[in-house]
Amino acid sequence: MLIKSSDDGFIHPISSEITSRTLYEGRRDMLRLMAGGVAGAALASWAARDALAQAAPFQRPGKLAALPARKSGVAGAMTLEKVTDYKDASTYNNFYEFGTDKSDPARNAHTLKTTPWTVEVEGLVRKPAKYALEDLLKLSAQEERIYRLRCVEGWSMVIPWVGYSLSELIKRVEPLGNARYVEFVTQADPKTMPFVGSSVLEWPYVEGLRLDEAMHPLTLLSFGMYGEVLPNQSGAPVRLVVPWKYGFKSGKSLVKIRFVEKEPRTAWNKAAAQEYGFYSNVNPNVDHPRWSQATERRIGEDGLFAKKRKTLMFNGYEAQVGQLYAGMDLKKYF
Ligand SMILES: Nc1nc2c(c(=O)[nH]1)N[C@H]1C(S)=C(S)[C@@H](COP(=O)(O)O)O[C@H]1N2
Ligand SMILES: [Mo]
Repeated sequence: MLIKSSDDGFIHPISSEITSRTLYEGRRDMLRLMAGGVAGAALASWAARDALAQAAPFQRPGKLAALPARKSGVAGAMTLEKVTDYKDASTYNNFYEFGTDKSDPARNAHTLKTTPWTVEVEGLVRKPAKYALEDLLKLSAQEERIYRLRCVEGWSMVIPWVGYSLSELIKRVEPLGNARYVEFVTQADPKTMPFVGSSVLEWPYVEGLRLDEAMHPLTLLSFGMYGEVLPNQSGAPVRLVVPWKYGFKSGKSLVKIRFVEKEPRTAWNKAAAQEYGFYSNVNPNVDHPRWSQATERRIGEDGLFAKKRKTLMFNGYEAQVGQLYAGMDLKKYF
């Protein structure tokens, strides 16, 4: 069986986040992707990425609107690790609304229409509100935070994000006593997002956090990266970044933030509950059922002989967030 590990470059499945269930059911999109064989698809994907990087139709720093920010004072928010090149961060993406290949979002997301944009805050709050993006941008001071982002597939990046703590917004809307979870609903417009309607996932892409996770100062509502507004492929005009969880918890192109009582079902959890739990905290000790999570490949260090890095508990944010999970069995609540 070729599909045995996630992200070592040789036996990479088309995308390891595509579920075994989806593969098993042999849906048509998948079959088409599979036509060249798994190894062929992996090679094609790398070739496509390299070709794209060289042809460079991506947006370079300086081409997008500047989004000035002060350096963050939030504990743990400014890793000193080497920042990933903008080119890599903006051409190696997961954004399934624009295709399942890492190079698809940079190629296809130009069709996303980010103005006008509204984010609705609703559900169990005293002050539900619809925020125009311009107002949301001004709600609190923009900060730069340099976070690691680790994908469940086994790659990671270090990105200077711009935004502010989601808690700033949450405090304004005043959650009610029975609000225990927050559901994040992202844009699902088949006219501008070519893969919405494909059977890979249920649309819209939905994610969720427990209220205390959403209130944690490291949970970032992000509008930009590298000192500029977000490029479309990175989740423009507003996304979440939850640095201690696997990348898929960080929903892109948010349109609704809903306060609820019960743990929400999320896109990846609906697709394969046994593979993607609600918590999805980065945890080197809990393997994905189809591959280990003990190590990771840092994008930019991905030569054939580059050493893998050891994955850190909570992606290295244990000092800041470990308390949120005191007493919980993290094998059960994965
Ligand atoms: N709406 C939406 N948000 C999404 C995704 C997606 O497919 N759709 N992919 C997730 C996954 S799997 C990861 S790893 C991160 C990747 O962010 P990046 O592509 O900007 O690095 O976005 C997350 N947010
Ligand atoms: Mo991911």
